[in-house]
Amino acid sequence: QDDEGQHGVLLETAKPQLKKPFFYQVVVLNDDYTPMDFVVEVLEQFFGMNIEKATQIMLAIHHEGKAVAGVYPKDIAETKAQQVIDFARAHEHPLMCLVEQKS
Ligand code: TYC
Repeated sequence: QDDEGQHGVLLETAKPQLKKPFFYQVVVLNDDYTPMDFVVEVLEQFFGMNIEKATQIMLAIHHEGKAVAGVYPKDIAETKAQQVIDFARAHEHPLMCLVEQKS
């Protein structure tokens, strides 16, 4: 038991920066103004969801403040996040999303 605990501490201190470096979550945030059907369209168009899944995720964002729309390598996650923001701005909606390293 002591050995296991010590082992865990050693692993954590030796390799903190090697924890899942490859995948990033695109997190979509709630706001008070973007129409629900626009968010559903975004989730379908940029994250390949069907209408049922897109509606479910949109409602999760609406009720909980945010949700993960997809998980990708860093460059793809950042490109998708920027595309969503650009698309929302082109339609004059304040929809925001961000990229988080998966923990
Ligand atoms: N809260 C918005 C509304 O009531 C809908 C919404 C859902 C906005 C999800 C953004 O990411 C979002 N019209």
